[in-house]
Amino acid sequence: MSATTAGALRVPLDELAGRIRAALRGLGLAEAHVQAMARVIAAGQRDACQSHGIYRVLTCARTVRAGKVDLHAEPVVEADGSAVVRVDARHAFSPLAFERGLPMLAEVTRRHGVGALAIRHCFHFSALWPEIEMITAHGLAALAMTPSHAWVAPAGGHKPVFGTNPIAFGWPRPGPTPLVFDFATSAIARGDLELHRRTGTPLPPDCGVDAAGHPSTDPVAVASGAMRAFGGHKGSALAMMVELMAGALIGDWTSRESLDFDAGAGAAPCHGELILAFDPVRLGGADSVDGQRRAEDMFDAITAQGARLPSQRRFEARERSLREGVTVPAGLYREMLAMAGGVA
Ligand code: NDP
Ligand code: PYC
Repeated sequence: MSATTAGALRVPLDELAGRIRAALRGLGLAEAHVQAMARVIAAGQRDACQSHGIYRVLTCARTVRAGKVDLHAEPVVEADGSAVVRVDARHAFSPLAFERGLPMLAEVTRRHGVGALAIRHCFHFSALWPEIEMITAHGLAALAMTPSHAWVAPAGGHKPVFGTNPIAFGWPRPGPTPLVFDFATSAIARGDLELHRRTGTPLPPDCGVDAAGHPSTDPVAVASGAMRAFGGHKGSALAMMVELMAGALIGDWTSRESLDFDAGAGAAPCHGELILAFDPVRLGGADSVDGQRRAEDMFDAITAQGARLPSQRRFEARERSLREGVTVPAGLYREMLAMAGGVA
């Protein structure tokens, strides 16, 4: 571990992952959950996703203290020969449920050309791109979405109805990294709002309103008022779609029900997730190789003009982390070490 700029440390990835696992073990989680959760949290910090890196260990601790998450439940995978795979997470955290469902999702997608993984009854705290990258590693395209807690007002309103409802997409590419985008349908992710609240810094403009419905950049005021969807009515419609597709459609809760269930505990949201996978070989047939080439031509047309592809920043951060160690905020790191009984 070494100091970098003020307030940041650089930690080798293996050491960071070990510290995360130790902190999660300290919460009493079963080892299979520890391993799956640590993989997504370490990946988040490695890729410089501050809202979904080691900060999530604190979210998980709050969730465990709230007493509703099952620390040991083994997910139950159900497949009936169709293109649908269902996983009941049994009120445990979601990463293990995803990992348990993934092999069957890949198999049904190869068999049918498309596949759906419906995860239900999970506590969800993570970014979606780690899951998307695990699917593109099978040579499949993927789309994932999940509700959260009702923090976001519909366009034209000022009372929360939707969650921050991320949508993530992945496209397999030749070479080591796929094309991935992954974003909250809110103007800012709740995790970023919470980081602003921790540091006492204002939000960017247009992220939310206070309890009286007035625009505000105060993270505390917006947390007790409502966040906004990104892009006005368009982001609002996408957020609504996520509630329907990854909530009502798969027989699980919407963000409103998740927040009611939370009852002020401040735990991670509890609901479902929908993940769709597509096999380019089955869908494109003999033209799938040509399709891949034309996709690459399009990516070239983007980057040739100086624009960047989504995830490029993340992949660059990943390379830097692997080369030089992962940059971690010192205060958060010390809090996490303290949870594991370690010293900074
Ligand atoms: P960002 O706004 O940081 O990034 C959104 C996407 O756009 C990323 O793929 C990013 O790539 C890409 N991007 C950003 N700037 C550019 C640019 N100039 N040109 C091209 N692409 C660009 O994401 P959010 O803050 O909205 O979300 C952060 C994370 O929070 C997500 O991973 C999401 O899954 C997670 N989240 C999870 C929730 C849950 O309920 N589990 C709820 C809400 C959010 P890059 O990363 O390379 O910058
Ligand atoms: O950042 O909005 C968010 C979020 C919600 C649940 C996990 N992350």
